[in-house]
Amino acid sequence: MITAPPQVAVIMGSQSDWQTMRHAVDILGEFAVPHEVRIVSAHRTPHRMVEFAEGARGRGLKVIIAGAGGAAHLPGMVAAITDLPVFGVPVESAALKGQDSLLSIVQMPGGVPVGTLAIGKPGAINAGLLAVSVLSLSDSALAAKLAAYRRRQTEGVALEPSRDS
Ligand code: RP5
Repeated sequence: MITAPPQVAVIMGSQSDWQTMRHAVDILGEFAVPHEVRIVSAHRTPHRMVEFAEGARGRGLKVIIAGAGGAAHLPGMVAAITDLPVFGVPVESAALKGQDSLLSIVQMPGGVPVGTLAIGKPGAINAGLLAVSVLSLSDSALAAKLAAYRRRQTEGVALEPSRDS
């Protein structure tokens, strides 16, 4: 079986981030975007992180989604090494509910961008959708799928709330 080379990488600092980051992976699967999923920790596997980021563009990756919690340095450090688009997902931490993750990711110095998403599941979903959106700029079939997804979403919103729930 020939599998397409990954266009998007979803990386996360720890196994414990999976329950959040799987929502980004689900979106990529739904849109049939070739992707890879890796644990890459800025603190526990710094050499793996450098190797990953240095090789990302050369391996044909186009977008990187990086999730981390607490002292969430992974997205910023990856963005420091590669100039591919990096979307950062702040994972909700036990101690500070992800406020620490959010602030660690969002406050990048000018010149080294990380597109920072919301804390937790909505952020992971939207990181997946943003990756799809970036790829759709040069893929009209993907653009049509994304438009259909958004249309279905709009059509799924009732005009009036149900009084039963
Ligand atoms: C970060 O530390 C990870 O991204 C994770 O969100 C957090 C806690 O990691 P574990 O102690 O659960 O492995 O590096």
